[in-house]
Amino acid sequence: ASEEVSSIKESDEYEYVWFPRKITDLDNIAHRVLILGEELDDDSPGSNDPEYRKRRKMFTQVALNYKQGTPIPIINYLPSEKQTWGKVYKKLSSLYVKYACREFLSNFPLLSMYCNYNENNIPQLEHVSAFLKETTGFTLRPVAGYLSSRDFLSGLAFRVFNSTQYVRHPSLPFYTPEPDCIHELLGHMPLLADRNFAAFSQEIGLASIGASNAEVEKLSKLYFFTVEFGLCRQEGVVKAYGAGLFSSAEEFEHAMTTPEKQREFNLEQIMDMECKVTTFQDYYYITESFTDAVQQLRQYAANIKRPFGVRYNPYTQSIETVSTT
Ligand code: NLE
Ligand code: FE2
Repeated sequence: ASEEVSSIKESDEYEYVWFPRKITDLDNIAHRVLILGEELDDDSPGSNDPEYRKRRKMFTQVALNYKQGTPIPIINYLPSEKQTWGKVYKKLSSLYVKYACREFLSNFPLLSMYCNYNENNIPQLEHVSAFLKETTGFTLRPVAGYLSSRDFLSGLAFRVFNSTQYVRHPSLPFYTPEPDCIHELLGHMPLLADRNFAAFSQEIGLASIGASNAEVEKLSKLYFFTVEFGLCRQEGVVKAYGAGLFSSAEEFEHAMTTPEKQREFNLEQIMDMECKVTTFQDYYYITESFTDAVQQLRQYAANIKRPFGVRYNPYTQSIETVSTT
């Protein structure tokens, strides 16, 4: 037996990694999060504000108790939270008109119409989830904070988007290191309502299933420099489609008005870049379209080594593995 083992070259070995097979398995990853004041110790004003920390604990509980398929609890947002939302909403709205891609601009009014997006109201995840379900089949589940890349991407394989529900600290309205519901609602939701973009998101998710840690890290970089901070060219003009730009007035304005930081999309370069969540990115990458990004992803995903193929079965809401030999 030892001879057999040693004859297997290291690069041929496949180390099995756990992954969710049924949509309800997503309940098993919900507790693996970085939580402010516990695992996530930073010196942001949020961690030093006891009232804010207490409020965040409530959101953590909602997320940890959530069970797949049940309604997402409706939050009674505080006046101070609504004020932060309003301030950010107003400032970003003026930037969207100038810099957002056309898919974002065409979906945003639908969110106002069907999910009550407006300056004075923080939309409820439950309502947005119902809207997305009808448009692209995506649904949301509340999450307490940052998930690992592997866990986050695996949700996308089921067209499930893990979304935070708390509001950023009032002292950080225009740039915050942690994703909050302003980031999710203004940044991610408009594009999750786009068919092509939804398909791209699920495809990255499926590519991550059963992949090695090194490959998952690469996929998460690809996700980061497209879904979070991506730029695209429309009618010859550079526009934004990244959620991290759509939710941060400061970084958005910076990325769009600093052409020397805009680069043509280059997969290899992106794989060597660092994903920055406490400062602006070094570069923002321009793809021609989402289809272009999908193609780049497919090219990369085709080389991921795993002894089976994966596909999503929407009837049973499960991931099926298929033999590739
Ligand atoms: N920096 C973003 C914002 O301020 O909305 C949130 C983090 C996105 C990964
Ligand atoms: Fe995000």
